Amino acid sequence: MSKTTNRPDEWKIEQGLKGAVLPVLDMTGSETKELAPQVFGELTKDKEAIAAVGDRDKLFTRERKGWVGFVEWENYPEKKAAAHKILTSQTFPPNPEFQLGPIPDTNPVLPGTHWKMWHHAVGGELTKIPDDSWDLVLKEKHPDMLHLLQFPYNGEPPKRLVTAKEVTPNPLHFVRNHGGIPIIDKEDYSFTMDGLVKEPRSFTLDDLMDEAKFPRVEKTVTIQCSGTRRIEQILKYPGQGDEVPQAPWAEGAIGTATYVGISLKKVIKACGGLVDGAKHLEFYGADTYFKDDEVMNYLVSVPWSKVKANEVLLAWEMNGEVLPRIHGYPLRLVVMGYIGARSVKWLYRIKAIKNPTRAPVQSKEYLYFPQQVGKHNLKMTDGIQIQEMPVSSAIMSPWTKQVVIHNGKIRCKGWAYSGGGRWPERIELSNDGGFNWYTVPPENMSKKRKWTWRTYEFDLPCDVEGWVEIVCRCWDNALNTQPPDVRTAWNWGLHVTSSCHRISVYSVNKTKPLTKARLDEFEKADIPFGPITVPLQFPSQTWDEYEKYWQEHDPRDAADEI
Ligand SMILES: Nc1nc2c(c(=O)[nH]1)N[C@H]1C(S)=C(S)[C@@H](COP(=O)(O)O)O[C@H]1N2
Ligand SMILES: [Mo]
Repeated sequence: MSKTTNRPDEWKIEQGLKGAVLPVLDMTGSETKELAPQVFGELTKDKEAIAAVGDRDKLFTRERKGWVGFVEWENYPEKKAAAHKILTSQTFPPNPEFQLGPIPDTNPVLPGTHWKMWHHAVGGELTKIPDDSWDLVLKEKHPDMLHLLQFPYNGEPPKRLVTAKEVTPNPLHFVRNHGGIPIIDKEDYSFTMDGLVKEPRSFTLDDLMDEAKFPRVEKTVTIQCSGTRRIEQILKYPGQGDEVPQAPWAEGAIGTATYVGISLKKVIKACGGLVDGAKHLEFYGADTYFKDDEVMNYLVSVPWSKVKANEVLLAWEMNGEVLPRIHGYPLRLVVMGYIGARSVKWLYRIKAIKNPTRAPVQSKEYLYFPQQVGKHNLKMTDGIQIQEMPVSSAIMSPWTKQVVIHNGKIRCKGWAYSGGGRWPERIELSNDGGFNWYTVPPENMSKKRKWTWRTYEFDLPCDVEGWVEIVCRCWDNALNTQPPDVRTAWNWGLHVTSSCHRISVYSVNKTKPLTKARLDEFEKADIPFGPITVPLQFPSQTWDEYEKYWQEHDPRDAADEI
């Protein structure tokens, strides 16, 4: 026998459990060829080229007194070019592959290796940001947060805490960052309003808090990231991404808080209004974002019509507390009913412009592609710019693969939300994969509000035993509902997982006399019931019972009568 040519992990590879190392098959010729996947060579660094860029501490220095971690990029093309030179004069290790392989068992789940390295490579004011940001996570967030990405920080509460309260406590509100957290002193804070406004000027927090000029607004608003429930798409098919777009969000990238601030419309009015032709407002965040070896501030825009409707707030208070640093202190935007990406944190500038911003967060990301467009033919313009989230919902309890012992009803909990100022009107649950639906009574749903989710609790009738598929769906007030399963709305950017949420639980119905007797046996023998896969430790039928059955029934095989 000759030696095997198989790899030790051959079986795994053949079963698609290690997709990243699978060769691509080229079937364009008469013979099928195997094309090896990319391999990453030695890391390189052109030290001379980097040194020639100049003193990084001077080039990328703190922009303003009292603004730790803030570098202004947008007004300085030469600064951007210097950072680009540094980033392109070296190579970085590949991203950890988890979409085509196992997700680490750690918390933080993913470290954000690239992002830390990029910050350190550019240096200057960015050097300390990864460490400072993590310190703030530990200070401001709940100890039970699930840290999907350590840096830039992306974290969500565990399922049991997502809907524990109708208004999310600040330490448990999810966080989605594209960069580090700037540490800004309130005393040194102001933002500028410029571009196509009649009288450009800047505002301090005291200016905004002057109630004689700006009426105070208090609003309870749900912010949802368009990556919510992305893990369901990842587990179906891998898609686009480096570590940030890929953050494997579950159902917790959504949170509800009561914000206090003022309507942005009034601030524009205080600048004499817009100049003719201005149709959009561009918002600048003080954090630094990296995209394709370029550095920039976090920029997005929102149409004027949205601002004019008083649906865009400048907020400094969250749930009765000063806005936490991780959520944008001293001042953030809250755009009601739009994806979270538009609610800019650490706001330092607003610019009135003619067209939607061309900044990458708006033009290259948060795009909803058609299913047949993926890696090789993807054009930015193929994607719908995600703005209002469609209606969606989720089951927070029980969890998929869980065994549930019940008295004919399975206790379910979760949330439902719809973007654009629509609200959950009806929530339904199915125990049979979505054929038959039970309506959650309105009294089991939290308060109906224009800009928030509704949490729910419901005892779902379930007679049958064994694996059952529990499904949740919501109808909003415009009678929109959710696609039936994740495959129907899978997309390359892994955004907007709004399909019906499906979980499989193993139903054990104690109202059935046999089941009750069996569970009593487990209890008497002091044997835990789970896991479900372990063989029964005592017989479920005696040999006497077995013999009796065959005496009373036809034999196994039909008689072959001649
Ligand atoms: N300056 C800045 N603002 C930002 C982001 C960011 O990375 N930088 N992330 C956005 C995204 S994608 C979301 S979903 C929300 C999340 O808000 P939260 O972290 O307060 O929950 O913030 C938005 N505002
Ligand atoms: Mo987001």
